[in-house]
Amino acid sequence: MYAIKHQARGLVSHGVSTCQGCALELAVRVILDVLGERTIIVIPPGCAALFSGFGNETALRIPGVQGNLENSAAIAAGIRAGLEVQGKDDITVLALAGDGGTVDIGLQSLSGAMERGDRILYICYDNEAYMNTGIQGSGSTPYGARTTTTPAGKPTFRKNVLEIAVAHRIPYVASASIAYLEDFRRKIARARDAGGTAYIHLHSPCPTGWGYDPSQTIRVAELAVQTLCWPLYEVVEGKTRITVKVNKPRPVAEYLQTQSRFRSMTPEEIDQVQRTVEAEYQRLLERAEA
Ligand SMILES: Cc1ncc(C[n+]2csc(CCOP(=O)(O)OP(=O)(O)O)c2C)c(N)n1
Ligand code: SF4
Ligand SMILES: [Mg+2]
Repeated sequence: MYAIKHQARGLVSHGVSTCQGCALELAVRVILDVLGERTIIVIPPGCAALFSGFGNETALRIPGVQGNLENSAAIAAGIRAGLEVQGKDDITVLALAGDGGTVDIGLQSLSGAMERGDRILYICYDNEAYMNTGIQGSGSTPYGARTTTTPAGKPTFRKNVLEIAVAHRIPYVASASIAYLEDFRRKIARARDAGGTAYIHLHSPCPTGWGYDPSQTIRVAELAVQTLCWPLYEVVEGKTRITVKVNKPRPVAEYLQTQSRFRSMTPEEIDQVQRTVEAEYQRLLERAEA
């Protein structure tokens, strides 16, 4: 357990307009609690823009820019360049983007920043679809999930952008889960201090788009980790470490059954997911041991 350090100063206002049970809201509070007020935030369109605010109002007490879906990393890199010219090196430049704004539409600009090594912290909150515009499928939507653009269940597996980030040889890459907050907080701090581009990919359950009761957000997130659907690891200077080991994984069906978006999956499709997550976890274990 930990105390929220900045609550008295309130970097995030109370009563933001995310849906009940939204993991993103908890994530924003935790991220800014770790980073503190010496942070500039870049937010593209998406549910995170609920924190940028409307008109003259914002939910955040830090400076920020609302950009486009394509260019969060480029804007963050530009802010960093400006700070460098001014000799200000104690400020964290944070890009907080959804999966659509990261794995699809913003991937090119993210890749450019990672290749240049711009000193930015990029956090993708992954609710596994374009939620803010009506639950359209993204490159991060998992196999079998129903969205408004995949009404019979997504026929392909998700992109693994964590591994795309690793392939750019940046100093810090990590997956994170809202159900493992101490792990998440430690990763945010490490990423902030990485000295180059740092990338965190947060699994961010969405009761509205995934079809579960809002009270179950943490349980759903925890089951994703415990069924190996969302392994928790970090890659520091190329070395992989699993940060939450799952010694006795639960069957993926337990996770899939918690959400109505998977309701049309056949037993054969569920088996295919089971085999895939096991094989991917095994590869991760081997890389970590090597
Ligand atoms: C280039 C472009 N295409 C489409 C849109 C419309 N749009 C605004 S928010 C959004 C959803 C973004 O999804 P994601 O990044 O996953 O964030 P989420 O809404 O899920 O939080 C879309 C498609 C846009 N703003 N720019
Ligand atoms: S649609 Fe999902 S991600 Fe967006 S605010 Fe609602 S619960 Fe959060
Ligand atoms: Mg999304």
